Amino acid sequence: PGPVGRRGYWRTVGLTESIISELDTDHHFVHRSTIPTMHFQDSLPRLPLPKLEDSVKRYLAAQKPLLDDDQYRNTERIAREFGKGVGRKLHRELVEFDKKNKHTSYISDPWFDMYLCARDPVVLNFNPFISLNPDPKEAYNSQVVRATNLVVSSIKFLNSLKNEFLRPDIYYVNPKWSQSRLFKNFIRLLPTSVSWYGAYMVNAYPLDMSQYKRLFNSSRIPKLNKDELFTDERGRHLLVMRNGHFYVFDVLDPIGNILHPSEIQAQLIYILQDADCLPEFPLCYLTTEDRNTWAAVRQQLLEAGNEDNLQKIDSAVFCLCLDNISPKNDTELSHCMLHGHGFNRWFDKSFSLIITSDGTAGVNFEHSWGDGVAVLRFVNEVYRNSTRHPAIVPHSSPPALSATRCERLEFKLNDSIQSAINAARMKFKETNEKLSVRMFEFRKFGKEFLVKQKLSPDAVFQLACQITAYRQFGKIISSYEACSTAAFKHGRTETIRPTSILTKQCSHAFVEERSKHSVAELRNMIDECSKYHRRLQLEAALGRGFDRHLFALKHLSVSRGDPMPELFLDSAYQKLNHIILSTSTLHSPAVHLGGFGPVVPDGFGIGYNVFDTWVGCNTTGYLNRELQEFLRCLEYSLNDILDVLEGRPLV
Ligand code: BUJ
Repeated sequence: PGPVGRRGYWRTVGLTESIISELDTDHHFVHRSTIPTMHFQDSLPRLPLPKLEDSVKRYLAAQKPLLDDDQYRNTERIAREFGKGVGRKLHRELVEFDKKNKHTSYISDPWFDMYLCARDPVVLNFNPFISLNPDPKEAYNSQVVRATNLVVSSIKFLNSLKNEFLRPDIYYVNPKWSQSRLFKNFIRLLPTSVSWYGAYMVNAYPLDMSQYKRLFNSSRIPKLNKDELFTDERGRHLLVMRNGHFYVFDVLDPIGNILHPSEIQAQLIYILQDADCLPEFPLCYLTTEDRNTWAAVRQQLLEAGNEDNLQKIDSAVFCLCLDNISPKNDTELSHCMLHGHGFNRWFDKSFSLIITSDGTAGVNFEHSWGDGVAVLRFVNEVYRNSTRHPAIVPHSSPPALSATRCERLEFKLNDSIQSAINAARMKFKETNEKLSVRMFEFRKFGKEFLVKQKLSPDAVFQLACQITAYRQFGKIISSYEACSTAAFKHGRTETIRPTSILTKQCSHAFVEERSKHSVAELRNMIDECSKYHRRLQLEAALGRGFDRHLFALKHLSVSRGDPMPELFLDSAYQKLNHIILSTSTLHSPAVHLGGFGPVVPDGFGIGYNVFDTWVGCNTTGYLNRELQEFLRCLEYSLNDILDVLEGRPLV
């Protein structure tokens, strides 16, 4: 029965309204928030545009450790001239533009452009992954049971979002407020134009929720020179990939009822049986191509009569990949989640839920539409919901199959498309073979110890990376830590530059002057690095970095067709943006692993977390030996830091 009929029936059997409401929530939503999902959007603060002098100052502070004195003087001159001349003009224009576009942020469009104009393949270069912990109840981890439960929870998330039942993301400085009914009821009554201020009064900070609109029913469409984002909220079907074959079936009815979980289970079992071998020309490889090549082949696909099928892929609620792989360890798991065999992923989909043969689950997501915060929230909710309120139990038998519900998409492929698929397959294989993935664990300390030492755990990890790189390469190298600016309307991310004069001095002392400094002096250096890193982190989260500001100025200059300002041609600017250490962290009880590829051929992608009692990271790189050496040196650096923190001199 539909929601009305179902509720009516429950009434006739004598259930109270509150029980009916609970039952309804359980069946169709992850929860029903008191505060509507988008309640804060109208009153979110705007991403501040830093003063140009501040950005120049911060830029130079980030450049200083990377340059020798002569190079620095030159870069300083160029930056100061920029600040007084062409930069100032561009900045004024950007301020004007920002004033006229109060509905968004100054970085939103340039950042979409950055992603959508990039021509490199999305796989490895952009799409990250987040893998989930197993269901704590062992028997729920079989492939079909896990897939069914996660699909149902994902659709409940979608329903919650569409009905504004999903709790808004709020960062509570004092988490007690997150439990307060009084607070929520008070906030709910505030008009949306001032609701943000209500939360602010108790030191709670609502986050931007605009990205969630592209979480479902969305796809990136390859186009010549600039891709497009496509969303069709009317889509009610799920896309399922198995052995390179495409299947779709409706998981929602027109009024939002979720297909009965045992029906979903039956469809998945049917698909597993039906897709027994690989197609001769697995179409998915095309989504691993560079974007212009893919755009041209997509056009051919359309012309060859595949429009309906492509439309079904693009508008599907999301993509479920039922993989034929059982990863033996975390390295294999990372390879599987980051790129897999290529034939069983549609990398353009806003996200794909991947379930391996042994029931391990993960999400690979296209990055242009949104950032880690939105995807992590989705992962957290579906993990929690699927483990606490599983839709099916193990060994439950699905109903007799109604195979008609499920459609297998057959494509018309001419010779030219077939050879494009073959070419994509070869390129994909070649690139993936070069990528190394390595896990790292350091078990001697973690967050608890560092907090007792009055140090920022994140700063200590970043400092360890700096010392490591200095030991390995004998110089300071450009580094990047991603930081969300979702506290602002249409905020995306800002860069934290973990390299500073302080980390340079400290690295130098730890590597080159091990016996020159007393333990107290070394300890003091660590303290100073930690304090400075905290400041950079706070500044970035408040939109007071320099990277996005300079990026937006450059974008403006390019879009006006102006000659490129000298600042952006400076080899030091290029070097600062050739990111060798690309890092990102997240923490959640739902997450087992996460990772992403390096952003330059000679760089490393480092997903890390400082856990309560240990430090872990998942690293990727095309230079296998260097990556291995990096992790060997990282262990050395962390041991050194521990020695100093425990009062032992470096030996
Ligand atoms: O900076 C940005 O604008 C977005 C960044 C881009 N980049 C990845 C290149 C830094 N995107 C993100 O930061 C999203 C990344 C999402 C994955 C994060 C992985 C974190 C892994 C944590 C767990 C590691 C535990 C290892 C245990 C052995």
